[in-house]
Amino acid sequence: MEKTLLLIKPDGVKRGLVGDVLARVERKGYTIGALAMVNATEDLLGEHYVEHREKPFFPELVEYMTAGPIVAAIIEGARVVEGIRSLCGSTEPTAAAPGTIRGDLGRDWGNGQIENIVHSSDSVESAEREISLWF
Ligand code: IDP
Ligand code: MG
Repeated sequence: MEKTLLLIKPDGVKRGLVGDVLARVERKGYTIGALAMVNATEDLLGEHYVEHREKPFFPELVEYMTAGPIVAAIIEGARVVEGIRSLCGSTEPTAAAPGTIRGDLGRDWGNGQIENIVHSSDSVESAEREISLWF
């Protein structure tokens, strides 16, 4: 069975959106295979965001992702990687389509960060790699 990693980022946890996000995943019909609350370290984030590690925004991203606990979930189902990416919506919450998690629940807070509530794996290979980091 295909698996993906879904993270509810610190802004989502702080704003009390864990239930809403997980309810959307369940209503869509996918299975929650594992759940954990994790405080990310810079080392973990460097591995997780390996493609962004050298980018200028990486220090801000670390600050954002270490601002509080993260809820990590393994979600299971046929074509779940694609399905959860679609449920999350595009990266910038202002532009993300209504109906998606980022489009419905996120906004720009004017602090220069892209606070977008969730992360989801972008391919089956990324999902396998990311799941092994967080679980
Ligand atoms: P994704 O989460 O939709 O896959 P990516 O481009 O892979 O988006 O970026 C990973 C995360 O890094 C984003 O979700 C966002 O939190 C953050 N991010 C991306 N681009 C920027 C930026 O230009 N400034 C600040 N943070 C960014
Ligand atoms: Mg990405």
